[in-house]
Amino acid sequence: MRLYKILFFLNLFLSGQLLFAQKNPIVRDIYTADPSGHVWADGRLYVYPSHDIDPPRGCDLMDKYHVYSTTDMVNWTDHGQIVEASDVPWAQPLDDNGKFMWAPDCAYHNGKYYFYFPHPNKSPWNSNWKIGIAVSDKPASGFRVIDTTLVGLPDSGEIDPCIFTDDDGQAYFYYGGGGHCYGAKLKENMIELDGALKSMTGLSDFHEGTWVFKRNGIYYLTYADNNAGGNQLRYAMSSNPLGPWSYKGVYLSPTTSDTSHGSVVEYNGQWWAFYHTADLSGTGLLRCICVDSLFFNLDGTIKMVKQTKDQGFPYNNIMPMIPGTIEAENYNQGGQGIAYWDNTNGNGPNEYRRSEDVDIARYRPANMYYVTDMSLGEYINYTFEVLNDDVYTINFVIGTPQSGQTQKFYLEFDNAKTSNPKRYDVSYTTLTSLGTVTVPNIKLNKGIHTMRFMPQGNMNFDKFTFTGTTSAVENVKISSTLVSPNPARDGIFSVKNIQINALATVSDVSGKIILKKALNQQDNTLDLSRYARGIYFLKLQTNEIIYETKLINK
Ligand code: FUB
Repeated sequence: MRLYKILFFLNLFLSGQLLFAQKNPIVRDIYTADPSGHVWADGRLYVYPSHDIDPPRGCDLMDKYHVYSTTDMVNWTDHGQIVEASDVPWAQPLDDNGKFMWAPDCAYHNGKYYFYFPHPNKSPWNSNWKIGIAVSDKPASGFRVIDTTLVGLPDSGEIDPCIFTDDDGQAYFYYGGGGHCYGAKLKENMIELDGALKSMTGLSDFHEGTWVFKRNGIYYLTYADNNAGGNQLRYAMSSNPLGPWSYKGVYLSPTTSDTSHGSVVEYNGQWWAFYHTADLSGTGLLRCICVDSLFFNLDGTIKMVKQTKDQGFPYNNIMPMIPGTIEAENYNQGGQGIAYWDNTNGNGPNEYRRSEDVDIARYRPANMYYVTDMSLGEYINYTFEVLNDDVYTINFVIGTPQSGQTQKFYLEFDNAKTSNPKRYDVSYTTLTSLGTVTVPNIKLNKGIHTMRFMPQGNMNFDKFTFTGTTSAVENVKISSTLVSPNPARDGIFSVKNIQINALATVSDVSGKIILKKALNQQDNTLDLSRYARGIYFLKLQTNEIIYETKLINK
């Protein structure tokens, strides 16, 4: 057992906290749904979900909200129960004794945390929803339900409260259900609407599950639709927190649950999509919360979220682009059993990603990191974004260190199992001249995919390159005049003629990405002044074309 694992279990023992290795679903000991994610001033990301109780009875037995938090998206702390139906002073017995503690949200204002939850206060439950509020001075404990419900709302069928706080500190309240979505400002006291509810216009096929967030000055409203094959998550954008909204599309396909409900939050520079599935129970009424990376296009629209289930997410959350090259050592993050399986047969500490199990060594003469010491039963996952529908050829730079032997690997895409997958032969080569194994005819559609690499024996694996049959050649242009000055003595490069937004990715000679930046006409500089002198590689991605060039940092 490696040292970090011992420390992990020691920490678990000493802190007495329940930690979950990240694996979608992220909570596995109770059923949870409707996750609302928030980052508070203590630097933790908190999630406030609802709680499905087993055995399910419609959605009516939901009760006993728990709170979860993380600092690394990998280990989750269950802070325990914060509020239950029997704490609600204005609740009345309902005809069918349901608990009906549905999708909640939480807000912070002036030193206090406000937990909002929908609950019907009389029968029939489906037309008498109120929004209850519990208040605490801590984010995950000490909540007390106040005597009044949110002031200014009618008795109605509207559920799923959402509170968005703008940069100026003004809080907004949203809720909705059954085709209607409303919003209004909240007063300073956070328990009263400041003005009449306004209908949120411009949404398409709104059902429930409102969530509002802001990015680069633009407001986003996300929600679940009525899609018959399982609800999807859709979104709209606006320059105003109360709309009118401009509908943009679907960002999460149906999950294994027939309902859908999500939230979107930025944490440590990466955006995340929370949602729920029924993967744990197999029944849509006993749900489980999940999280995956969320990415934006250069125009601010949202890319479809890949539901990774147990496959992990891109290393350092930098999504590799295909056509292109992925270094073997930049396999997914997420740990053993999720992003990879390693039989821990290495001969010493890794030279890169030191705390992880996958064996990585460095071949110094070529300044090359490579994955090594592989054995039967292992796998490594790579998630990437394919820019064009195409039939791809993948060239693996790889060799087995066992003289006179041939080893094999096979591949799996997007968890699709086949009973007799094609195996590819890997011959003996030294590290100085690793061989190339070509895998043709891989049909991939535009979007995010995960490839699982499965060795059948020991190999040294450096990298792999996807080349498209039709699109790659005209889509990648090598341009030596793209940047000036080049060489740059002060490490500051300007990218010429940027007409529209473009995404710049700079890697060092080992293939490690050191900088990722969106460039536009106002800001077209790349600052490498704090990096060592030498050669770097720039990939500039516009909507249609990828430009590549060398950068010389003098
Ligand atoms: O969880 C109960 C209800 O189902 C929520 O309030 C809706 O958003 C849907 O997820």
